[in-house]
Amino acid sequence: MSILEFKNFKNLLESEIKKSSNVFIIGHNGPDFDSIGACIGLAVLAEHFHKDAYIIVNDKIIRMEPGVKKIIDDNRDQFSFITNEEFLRLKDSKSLLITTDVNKDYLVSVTDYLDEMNSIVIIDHHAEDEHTIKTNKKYITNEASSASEIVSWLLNSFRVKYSEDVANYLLAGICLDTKRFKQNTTSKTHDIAEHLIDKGADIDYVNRLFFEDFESFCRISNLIINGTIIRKYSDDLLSPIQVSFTLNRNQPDVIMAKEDYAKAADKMLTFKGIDASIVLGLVDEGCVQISVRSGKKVNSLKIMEAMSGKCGGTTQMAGGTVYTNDIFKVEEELIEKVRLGISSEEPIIEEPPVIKKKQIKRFNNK
Ligand SMILES: [Mn+2]
Repeated sequence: MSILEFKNFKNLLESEIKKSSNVFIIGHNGPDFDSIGACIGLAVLAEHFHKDAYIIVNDKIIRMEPGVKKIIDDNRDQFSFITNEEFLRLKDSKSLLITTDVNKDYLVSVTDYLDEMNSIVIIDHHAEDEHTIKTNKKYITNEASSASEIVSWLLNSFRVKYSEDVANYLLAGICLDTKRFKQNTTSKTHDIAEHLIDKGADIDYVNRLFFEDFESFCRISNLIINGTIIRKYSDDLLSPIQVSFTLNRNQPDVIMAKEDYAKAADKMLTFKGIDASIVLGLVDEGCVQISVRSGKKVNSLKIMEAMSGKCGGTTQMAGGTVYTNDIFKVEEELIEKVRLGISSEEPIIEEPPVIKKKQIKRFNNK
């Protein structure tokens, strides 16, 4: 995305907000720090243009990350968090819906009402596919680490004032999706983080959000220690690539939370020599969740896209669901499909390279 595209989008967003009667903001189901940070940032932006802003969080059924729940509960006076039912009551023919940290129709709680919306804007950093919500008003770029990073750019370039708390939530979003600046960052990510700290973000507060509880640490560590195998692959240039596969091999029918698998995949990628980590397990009867994490040599999304099931994500962080109870079969499929995510940046040379005359002369002289 060029600077021009960003400027054009900025103008479009401003006019869409100004034209609207009110603004609804929604992240993905099962909100994480990035999703909630970006939503809150956008609510600040909508209010900057004197519009009523509502953040839709319809997650009564889905287990919510305690840290995210705390942010929502701490901010009920500052921002309007609403359910799907309230959204249906409040929306009118001039309402604007902004989706952020999400672009797939099945990952938002208002899937059934998207067609009724007068205007939808998408602000996201995940790849698009055939399930991407139909709208031409979108800013989707994988050049940003996170939705929170894009929203921070927007707030800055509109010169919007925001509180220290909001700076914290945006920084938490960036920290989550970059594994605390260990991956997926550009100089722009660091610039914006510096800016958020200037605005009062407290790195200590953000760090504390990422403290894990001991029980969950034990659960995830057991899964990793007892269920991980490491396989060697080669890329086109024959440099070795190691991919870890983790699942509950002793009790494959044990159901765990989606976040546990994601955390296990995150953890596996922190070990030396692991280029990609894959964790799979049941989240429900007949429902296998897959989490893929990778460094630069492997494309997580390509692996997931080759699987038979729903998927989404970015090149370094992808996930999906396959509907079966046979987890070992899913693993077998993944072991094969990993090859599709591995390719060197150099093109494969199929014919012997043509040696130029000059070079031949030089060789002959030797
Ligand atoms: Mn995100």
